[in-house]
Amino acid sequence: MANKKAFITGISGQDGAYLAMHLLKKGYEVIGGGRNIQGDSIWRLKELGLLSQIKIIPFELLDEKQINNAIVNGKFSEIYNLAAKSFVGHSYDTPLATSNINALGVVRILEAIRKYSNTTKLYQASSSEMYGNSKTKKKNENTIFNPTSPYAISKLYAHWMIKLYREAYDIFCCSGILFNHESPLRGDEFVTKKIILDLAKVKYNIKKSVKLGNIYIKRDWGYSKDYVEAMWKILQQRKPDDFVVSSGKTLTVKSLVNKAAKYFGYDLIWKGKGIKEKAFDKKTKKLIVEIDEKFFRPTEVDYLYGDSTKARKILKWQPKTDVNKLIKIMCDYEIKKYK
Ligand code: G4F
Repeated sequence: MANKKAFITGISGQDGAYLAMHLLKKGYEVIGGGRNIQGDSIWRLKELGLLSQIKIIPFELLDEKQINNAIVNGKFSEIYNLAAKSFVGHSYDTPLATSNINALGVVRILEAIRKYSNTTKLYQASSSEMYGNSKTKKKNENTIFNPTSPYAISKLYAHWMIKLYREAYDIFCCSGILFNHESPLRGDEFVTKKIILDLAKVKYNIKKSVKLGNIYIKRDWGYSKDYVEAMWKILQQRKPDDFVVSSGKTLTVKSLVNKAAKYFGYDLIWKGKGIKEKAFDKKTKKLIVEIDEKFFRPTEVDYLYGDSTKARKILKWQPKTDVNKLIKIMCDYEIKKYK
């Protein structure tokens, strides 16, 4: 494995940090790209103790010249494009930036590879959001996409470009269609982290209640640390291809709240309907969860459930951490922090 050189865009994010750790263990030289590579933004790399083992360069998906220079000078064997505007909720407020970064940013990378470095392999972070409200129950690589947010549409554009560059120019580029994947390193605004972080704050009297939007949507949640292994495996195949990466279980936000609340010693009973619905602790009658309209999205993906049979068969990949174990890992992390 000596001399393999990987470039990870978005290295300071949850997946970037876990992937850097994974590749370092495999003996790669790891270079990371980031927009803001100082101070707080690199806390995940610090937390995993990786800073001294990687090199970070400024990298911006809007900047064609910077991308070309990085790819010409880097002579990377593999590029993992994890940089994106990744919060679906914000994409409604920033459709132009979302499209420019998530969609055109990928074409900038593909063009740089095609012109200057056509043996470099590229992994693109595609998303289960691209399925939107597709009618198919379990989604696989052949399911028809029906995106329902600026974020999902931008990711689908990039997804099709990856396929085009593979077929038209013989570039080794692949998409991993990842379903939701979480960890203690998740950003605070994503629902799993928000629930667990805010439950800790309620428990230790820093916050009055957990405020949420639509708690009846279903997601297929897995562990980011497991999923980065699939990203790497995707680029180790003989032929480039796209793969669904999912846990194969789906549950509502509400049941995730119920499960997480137990770790904080709460047994929730729910009362009321719609935006008046609230959850109280059965024993103490303390208010724990409220619904707040401001966390509803203009359009919603109601149900996501992945079928990762192809990844399990061809990549020999399977998740090691189910949703219950994941919740425990995330709760333990916050409890340790706040205690
Ligand atoms: O945690 P979320 O913000 O993740 P979402 O929108 O599913 O997207 C994540 O997973 C995708 C893969 O499928 C990635 F591509 C994407 O980049 C990101 O990582 O929200 C999950 C669900 C949504 O349906 C949302 O409406 O939870 C619902 N929800 C209910 N209350 C909430 C809240 N989401 C957030 N963030 N905050 C709430 O208060």
